[in-house]
Amino acid sequence: MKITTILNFMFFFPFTFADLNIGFYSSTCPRAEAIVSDVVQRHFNMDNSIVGAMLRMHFHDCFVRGCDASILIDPTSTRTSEKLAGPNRSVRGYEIIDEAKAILEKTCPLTVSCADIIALATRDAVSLAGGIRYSVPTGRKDGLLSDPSLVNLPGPSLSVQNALQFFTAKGLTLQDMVTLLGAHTVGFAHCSLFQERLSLVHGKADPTMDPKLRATLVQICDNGSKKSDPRVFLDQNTSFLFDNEFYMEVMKKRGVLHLDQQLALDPLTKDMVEEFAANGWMFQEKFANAMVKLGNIGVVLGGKDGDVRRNCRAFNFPL
Ligand code: HEM
Ligand SMILES: *[C@@H]1O[C@H](CO)[C@@H](O)[C@H](O)[C@H]1NC(C)=O
Ligand SMILES: *[C@@H]1O[C@H](CO)[C@@H](O)[C@H](O)[C@H]1NC(C)=O
Ligand SMILES: CC(=O)N[C@H]1CO[C@H](CO)[C@@H](O)[C@@H]1O
Repeated sequence: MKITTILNFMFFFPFTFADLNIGFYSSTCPRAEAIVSDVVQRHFNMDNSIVGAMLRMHFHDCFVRGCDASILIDPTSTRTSEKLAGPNRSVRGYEIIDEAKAILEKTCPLTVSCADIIALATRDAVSLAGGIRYSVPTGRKDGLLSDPSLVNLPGPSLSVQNALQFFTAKGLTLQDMVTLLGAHTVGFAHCSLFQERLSLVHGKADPTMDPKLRATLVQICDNGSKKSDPRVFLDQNTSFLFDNEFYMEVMKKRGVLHLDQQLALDPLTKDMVEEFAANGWMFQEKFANAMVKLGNIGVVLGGKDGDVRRNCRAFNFPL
């Protein structure tokens, strides 16, 4: 099964993508992919929610300047970083990247970029959760800039049409967007990001939400304490499986985020949602393809715009 999966994938998609290459490290650091995958496996064994963490980190990294690991830079006393921007605050899983990087620096110093580690770790996490195992083109360099004012990510209350503008600006299509949002088949959302749909204040609940789901979410979110902001599963049924259940849930009015629910209702995307709900294998193949496209956004291939960081959280030559 696994082998036919990989063969199928290579048959349908070109072996190289733009200027990245599958197996970029095969001579310079032959164990690179195995090292990343061991670290991811170890973390997954302790906490299978890391799948959501890796997917969201990869998305946020690629959607700001390009897949250049700018999201990993820690702020210093003299410089801010993307991590301080609002939407990025709840990105998690940085310790997984640090751990892989530490081993890679011992094995092959200054060779494997942090941007590639994020892309590889995301692939490994998806396959551990039952998703397709796809080949990841590598060869990205790490960027030299991390600026919170550049962070401009789509919000969960947008319409399909408005969310699409963020994707087309990055060269992705409507189908890529619907496919990539299938990543919401794993992971959590904080109540504050869909609170308006429950209308705990004004009393008028969102009619596009299944009342049973609303009751469940109200119980978790309206917990008497204004200070706490609990999290709920984005896919309320198979919350830890990387499958096509997300599409089935939104067809049953059981999407948690406004935008997720809109995918099943908007005439632009409704048919794709129905296709993915009906055909899990087709979703997985399209997802692999869309992830390769996501991972190719604005990559830095070398020159004066990037290098391989020694420590993913800091530039090699801080200004
Ligand atoms: C229009 C596009 C998107 C919007 C508006 C959106 C919105 C959100 C929001 C609001 C959350 C909850 C964050 C929190 O409460 O901490 C979330 C979580 C998540 N998103 Fe998205 N997202 C989008 C696209 C994507 C894409 C393209 C991917 C990956 C391919 C992705 C993967 C995830 C994952 C896995 C989580 C769960 C994170 C966790 O468990 O920590 N999202 N998203
Ligand atoms: C409710 O709030 C308390 C205190 O902030 C928190 O510890 C608890 O986990 C919350 N309960 C739920 C179900 O989220
Ligand atoms: C949950 O998902 C499984 C597998 O897709 C499905 O068979 C089942 O009907 C779903 N349950 C609910 C309550 O939607
Ligand atoms: C979930 C989360 O951390 N949300 C935060 C996103 O950023 C805004 C603006 O900085 C905060 O107010 C939210 O709490």
